[in-house]
Amino acid sequence: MTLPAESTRSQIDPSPVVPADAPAGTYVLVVVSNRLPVDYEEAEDGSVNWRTSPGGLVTALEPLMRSSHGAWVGWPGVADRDFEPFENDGISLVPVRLNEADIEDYYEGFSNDTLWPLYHDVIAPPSFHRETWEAYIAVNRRFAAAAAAVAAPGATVWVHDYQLQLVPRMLREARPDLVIGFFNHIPFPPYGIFAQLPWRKQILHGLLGADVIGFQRLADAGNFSQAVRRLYGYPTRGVVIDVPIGETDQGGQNGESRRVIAKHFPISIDSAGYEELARRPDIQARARQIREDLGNPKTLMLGVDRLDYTKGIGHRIKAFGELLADGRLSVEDVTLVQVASPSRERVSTYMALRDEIELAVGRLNGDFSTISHTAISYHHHSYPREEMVAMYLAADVMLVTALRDGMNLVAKEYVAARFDFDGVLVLSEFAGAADELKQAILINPHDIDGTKDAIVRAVEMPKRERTRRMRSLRRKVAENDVAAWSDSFLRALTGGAAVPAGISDDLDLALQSIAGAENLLIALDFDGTLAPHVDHPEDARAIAGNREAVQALLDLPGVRVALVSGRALVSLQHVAQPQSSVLLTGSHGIEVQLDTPEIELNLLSSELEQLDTLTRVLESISGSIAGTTIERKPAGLALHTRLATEEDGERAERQAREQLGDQLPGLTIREGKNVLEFSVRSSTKGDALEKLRNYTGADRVFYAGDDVTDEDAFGALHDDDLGLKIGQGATLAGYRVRSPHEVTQVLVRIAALRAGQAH
Ligand code: GDG
Repeated sequence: MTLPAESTRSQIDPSPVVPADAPAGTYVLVVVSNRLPVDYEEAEDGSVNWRTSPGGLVTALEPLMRSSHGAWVGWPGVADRDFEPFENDGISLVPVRLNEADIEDYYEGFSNDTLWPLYHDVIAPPSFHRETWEAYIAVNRRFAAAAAAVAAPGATVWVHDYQLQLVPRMLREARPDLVIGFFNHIPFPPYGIFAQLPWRKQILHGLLGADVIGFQRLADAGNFSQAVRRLYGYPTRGVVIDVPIGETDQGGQNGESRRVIAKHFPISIDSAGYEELARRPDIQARARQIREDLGNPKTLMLGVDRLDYTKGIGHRIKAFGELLADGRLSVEDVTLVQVASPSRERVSTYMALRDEIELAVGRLNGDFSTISHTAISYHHHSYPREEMVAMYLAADVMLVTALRDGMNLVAKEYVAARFDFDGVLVLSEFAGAADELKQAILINPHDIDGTKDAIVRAVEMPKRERTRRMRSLRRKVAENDVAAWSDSFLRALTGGAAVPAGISDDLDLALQSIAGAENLLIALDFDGTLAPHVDHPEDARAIAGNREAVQALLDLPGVRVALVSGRALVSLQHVAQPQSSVLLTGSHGIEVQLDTPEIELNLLSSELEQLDTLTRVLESISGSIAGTTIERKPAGLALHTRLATEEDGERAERQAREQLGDQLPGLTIREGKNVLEFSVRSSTKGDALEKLRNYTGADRVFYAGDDVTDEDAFGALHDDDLGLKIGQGATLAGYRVRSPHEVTQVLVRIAALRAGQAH
């Protein structure tokens, strides 16, 4: 069967991923990754042993997997063999079978010879083969089926990495009850590069089956959203993408959409674990031994990478070789230890790379090494983690020169190991880690002269500067360890966990911090946040005590309070009756009233023209079809059909859609029961918050809200701000309380803290 060139279908096999009558599994948390976190060992007597392969991901998820009845689905690393699910170190492992042909086509082929180079800025040319794409679909389907079979009703499934991008959609189609997350460990390329992929739409479609799609860098998430806009035209606002629910999504109807969050969650390491190893006396002794064995060079430089063309090993060797040739470094003083751990050895590009690197190392050593001093000590092996940490401790300068890298954990591991606050990290700006590790010496590895200067600077850096930089780097890595990473991802994904009563200790700490802002903006949703939801919107009132809490905040210097509502401002004023100095935004930011007696609606002249056209079209339709009426809204109009016959109502809506679709294609349309709303401006609470931030000049923002529309505002918060979600449901907010009553407690607490801090 041939697929249409831009087909969105991600399944060649039309049968369901799981049979309709299959019983649901029992695991409430399921992690899916290409490889299981274990290695297979067969003893001489034929007995089988599984050894945990300790990666950051396992360390991060282990406690959670144990406490929450979790399962891990993945390939156990042995081809052509079926293994029953088994338990290892308290984690349930569910093996997925891969045959030799799958490994060749799905893993070495499509994953590592197509997606890997494409996603890494086409540093190596990607190959595009229809057979490997088909293998990719088939294997993704196998992983999806395995996960669907073990997941309990309503379970959370977290899918990892570029090998499994179709799994989220396949899972959603098979099991609409699941909460699905996806994390991409490698970069997501700019549109101009991604667009080369013949199956670009299928990949996006596959990913958009997830509820939350996590990336390493802000730029990766931006590239993804842009690709979705360009190839599907779905509206994206900040981190939120509105994905229409298609006919394949069970329970969906035309016009409905799902919210998908695409956001960066930079991964990290078990930093305490690395520090613990580094503090072990035997490992420190080993570090001294390594230096001694190398002839105690003045400066030991280190590179640790999988032998991969993205890591810039060749660029590093070239820079080092030129420094030796220029006489700026001497082999008597400086040795470079390069660990290049074996990787993807059956892929031809990797074979060629190995030859190229080893030729360069051999040449350089031939040119510069002496009998007593080796320029590059090169190792094509894997080492135990203890040995790696000893090398980190031994190295004065760590070289991370990746040409493109999702994050680069080696950079973070080096920092975590340096509890002595010494050592210099030279870090490529093309590694995700550069977004956080700004106190490293940042380089562009393509610029060989710049890289050489950076290496010399690192070698010569005075102790005081080394300590200052390392202190700041260590703070970053310790604060954002891998546990914080998985917490924040899972919090964004599930959020549905029961919300504890009152103000949690975590929240209180965050309130203490935000209360110290110079200029603080307290921005609050109204319905569901200050006022309980009621049946008739006009009856909504803020709960008792709330007005006093807001007044206490208004009385403090450097604090502004704002209401951010989806209601039209007249309605908001009516129900909230705010104090006159409260700033108001309504209609999701279209209307504002900022210290003025009048409501402002700053429509652009082009928008006013659109509003005219819109009015003309709808008036003419409503004038000719009985029972239809129009209602004027701040930046649009609503066509009501409640009083018309069903047939007339449908006709009116159809005509409106058709005529306006032709004349005003950019119009925002919202569909309600017997009403179609058209608006010339699409605005969100995120836009409202931006306006308020600019107007007040606030350095920090507290935002509280309960609704999905508040997610746009949470998405617009900065790192130092505080988002508070009221109630359950997926959210980008960092904190939660249960009800409007607790919001009042929180406001009282902020006022008290700030008043206290002022003394
Ligand atoms: C992908 C993304 C992203 C290496 N050699 C040995 C060894 N290692 C360990 C390192 C580190 C890990 O392997 C490599 O992680 P990186 O992050 O540096 O790079 P990738 O393998 O390309 O990982 C990357 C990562 O996923 C996580 O999201 O950061 O950007 O490409 O932990 O220490 N460990 C041992 N012996 C070795 O010889 N024990």
